[in-house]
Amino acid sequence: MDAAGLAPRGVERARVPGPVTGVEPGPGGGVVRFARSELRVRVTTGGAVFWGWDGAEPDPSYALVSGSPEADPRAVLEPDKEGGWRVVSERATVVVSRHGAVELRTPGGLMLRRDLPPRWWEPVGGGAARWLQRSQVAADARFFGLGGRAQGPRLRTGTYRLWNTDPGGSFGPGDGPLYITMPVQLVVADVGSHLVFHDNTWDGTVVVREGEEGAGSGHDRAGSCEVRMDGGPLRCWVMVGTPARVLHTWASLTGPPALPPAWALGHHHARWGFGGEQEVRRIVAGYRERGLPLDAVHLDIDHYEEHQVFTVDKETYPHLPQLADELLKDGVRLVSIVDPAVKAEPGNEVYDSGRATDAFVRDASGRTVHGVVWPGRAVYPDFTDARVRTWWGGLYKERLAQGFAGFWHDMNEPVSFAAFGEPTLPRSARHALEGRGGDHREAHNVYGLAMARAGYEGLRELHPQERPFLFSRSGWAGMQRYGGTWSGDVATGWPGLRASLSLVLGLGLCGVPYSGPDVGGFDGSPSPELYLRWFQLGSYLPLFRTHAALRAGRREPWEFGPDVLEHARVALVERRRLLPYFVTLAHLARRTGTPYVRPLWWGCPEDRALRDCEDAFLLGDCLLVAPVFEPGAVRRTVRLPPGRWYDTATGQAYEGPARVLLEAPLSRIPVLARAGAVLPVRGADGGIELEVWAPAPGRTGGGLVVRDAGDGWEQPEIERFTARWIGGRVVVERDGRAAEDAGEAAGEVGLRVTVRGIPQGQM
Ligand code: NBV
Repeated sequence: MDAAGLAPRGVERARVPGPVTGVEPGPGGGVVRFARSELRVRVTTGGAVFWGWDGAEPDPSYALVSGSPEADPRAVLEPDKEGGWRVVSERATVVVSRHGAVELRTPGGLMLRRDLPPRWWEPVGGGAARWLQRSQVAADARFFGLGGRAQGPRLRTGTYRLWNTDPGGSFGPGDGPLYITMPVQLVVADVGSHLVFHDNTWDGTVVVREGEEGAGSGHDRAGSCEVRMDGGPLRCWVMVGTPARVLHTWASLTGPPALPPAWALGHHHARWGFGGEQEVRRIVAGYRERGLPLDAVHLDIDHYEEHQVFTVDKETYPHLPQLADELLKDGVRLVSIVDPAVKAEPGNEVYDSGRATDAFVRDASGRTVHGVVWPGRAVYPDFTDARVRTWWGGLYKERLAQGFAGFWHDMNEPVSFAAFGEPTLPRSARHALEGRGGDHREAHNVYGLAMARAGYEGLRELHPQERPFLFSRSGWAGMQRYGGTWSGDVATGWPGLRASLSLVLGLGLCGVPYSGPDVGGFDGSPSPELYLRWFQLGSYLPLFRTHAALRAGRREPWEFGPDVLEHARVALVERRRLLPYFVTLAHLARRTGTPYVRPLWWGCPEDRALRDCEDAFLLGDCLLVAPVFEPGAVRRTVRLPPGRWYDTATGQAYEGPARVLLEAPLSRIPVLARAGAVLPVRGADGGIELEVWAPAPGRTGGGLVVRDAGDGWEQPEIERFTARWIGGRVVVERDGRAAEDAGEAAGEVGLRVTVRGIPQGQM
């Protein structure tokens, strides 16, 4: 198909911008003209800076939530030295040299990034130009992002492809690209942090070279990065500031993360191949009888009739809506997998209605493109067409009627087993691309994103009073608007355990805060110890889900012996106790773009040792979690950020920055609380209480609380609490009012307060 549908590139002509020839001031900057190209620079009111070559504008874009923010009228194009031009703004300065190098500088003039003049290769006979953009960063800079990467979160020297891919088996730390790639880099260096987003959906590669600082009399070698794209516009957005500010600007540009319902912040149990309603009941009863909290059960493709999406196998699931009702009485929701490919068989309702809508992807000659997936010979909805999204969104009505409360989009890279070479659609396949028209080279990476949009918008329409809950295996920049993701088919093994944290951290830094791994790994059977360590890590990640493949070993917490069961119970109970904290983090992620799970350097990116620390993370502002990644380990070292930290199990205080050795018996992984932290937890009666960790002497602390306001759209207030020492006691105040003594029932604070971390004798 590609041979017939895609013209060969043939002879290509190389091009660079050439010397500057003039400028045209415009809103937020203007256009700098070169002999063979032009560059538009636009500073926008939110602080993000856009630049685009060859006439590229911010729109159209799949990433931006509502087009380009307004230009900042204060930013103007002015002459720089040696014939160059610059745009000075509040947060960054952009300097354009007379040959088209572009420098991004801090307001103080320090260099954050230098893009060399780009290079293009244009087919002489017409067609998409390929391009290459080489950039330099400081020698000490570290790269993060590029989507969900098993190798990360720190992206070391190497080549990273931008092409969403199902690796076709379970993956480990050496594998990539995976299901979600995106041209988003967060670069952290002593001089400052910045995020750069090359807004281009085509197939590309990023070659990262970390720099090296000169030792002794040696010189520094700058870090570098090359972005190559097979077509599409050369345009980017950059954001400068602290990591928190940068992620906030990124979320304003690409959309606030969808807020999961509170139940989705609990524990989920999935499996490919439950086999039927009875087994689902048995598992739910297994949790209930053992007193283990459970919030959702996920049904995989085996509950479909002949693997056809939006159907139910009546033999194994004869009474699905009743089952859903029954489970709901126990507080357990049902989540359904949704695959995009539709069985190509007349008589299949989804196929027939899709044909009537002209919903399926066609090739260049107008014939429908077929692939092979679980239902057999299948066709693919073109989600880049608004009409098709509306049709698809309406199909969730059937799912809602079956009683499903959430949705799990799979196989949407998209996958076809039958393809030669890459297991996806042919590159020549045609897509609507919102009416502009184009082929799969441009649409591939946004297929999952556009499917998520279809599902999200459909659910909003069908159930306007409830926030949709969905998460998607594939996606792209901006996918957080519609929901989260999970880490795909991670290989069962200790390296897979490490990769699962890397994905969550990296995605969070790309603006996708809600994700988590298949606890226990997707394939095979984890040892009891590995299962337990995975369970303990998963219990501190936003999506906490046990899941496994069709013929893999069991994943219920009671299947690994009595010790594992008891330790898993502790993790589940603690997760439930922390639910108000997770709800707060979800709201804060929505309002600020800050991920729940953050690298240790989040608050002090200037600390080089922390930048290289990949085996622990911050959960919100209050907690530091140090999972165990080694078999047999019962203690581990943890690098602490500055300040006082308490081991939450022993109460022992440590002063950071430091490297400390902590006990990590099988019963728990180390979790530290920041001195001064005020965190909302669930009390024995189900209500919210405050857990306060004593500030270091002479210091104050505090925390934010956002209470769950149900599954609708109400926006609860952010409540602020401070903690301080007054007369030898820790006192908690709400929004500067109402003091409350330590360790006693609430007075005017309105909540029960427990203070921890006070040495004996001082209470
Ligand atoms: O639907 C079956 C699986 C699913 O369990 C898994 O979570 C997805 O990542 N799905 C992939 C398709 C089969 C993979 C071998």
